[in-house]
Amino acid sequence: MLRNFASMANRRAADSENSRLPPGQYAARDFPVLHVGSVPRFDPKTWRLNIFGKVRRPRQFYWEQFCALPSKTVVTDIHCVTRWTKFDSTWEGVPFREVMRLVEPQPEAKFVLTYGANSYAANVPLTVADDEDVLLAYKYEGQPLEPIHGGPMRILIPKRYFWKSTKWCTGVEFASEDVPGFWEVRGYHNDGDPWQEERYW
Ligand SMILES: Nc1nc2c(c(=O)[nH]1)N[C@H]1C(S)=C(S)[C@@H](COP(=O)(O)O)O[C@H]1N2
Ligand SMILES: [Mo]
Repeated sequence: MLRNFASMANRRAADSENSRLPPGQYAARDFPVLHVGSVPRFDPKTWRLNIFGKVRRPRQFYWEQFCALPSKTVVTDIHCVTRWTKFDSTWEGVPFREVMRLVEPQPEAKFVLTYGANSYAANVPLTVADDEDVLLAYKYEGQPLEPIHGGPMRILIPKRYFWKSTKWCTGVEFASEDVPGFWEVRGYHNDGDPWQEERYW
């Protein structure tokens, strides 16, 4: 009897994970590391974050100023185009919507381009970035984000494949035109929605 309950509970857990798995993905238990180039050194004295483009109030933040901004915690699944999905990862950072409140995008701002180390860039429509679960993330599982995962700060856009989540982010541009990023010009899909399986084109 007890064993039956245990296996039913296991199966229910497995079913709920399966329904959270986008097409063609598998559940990874570890947290793979993927990037081009080498991990940049972080110096809190020289680190800057620039928010610019089609905004009324462009802003530049020093590390301490950035850390003083309102933050929130997001628990979410992340999906990599190389087919691993990680369930229930916990992130903390500045909500993208807080950034929008600070810089006041102009009406012609329709896209968001994020810039990271080694000339990395990724693009999303503003309607995708303007979501409650999009963060400028600096903590992972309650700890400062590790350099290999994009620390001190990376973008988190859970509803797109993980390549849209720029590591070591130091620039966020609001743009009137779409500009394909590092992987988008190399054949990855421009939108990258895991539920539509928009991997490559
Ligand atoms: N700056 C930068 N950000 C990046 C990348 C990169 O090469 N450079 N790779 C992207 C890709 S393809 C993936 S899958 C994720 C991997 O993040 P992780 O190493 O924390 O798993 O980071 C994304 N962000
Ligand atoms: Mo990736």
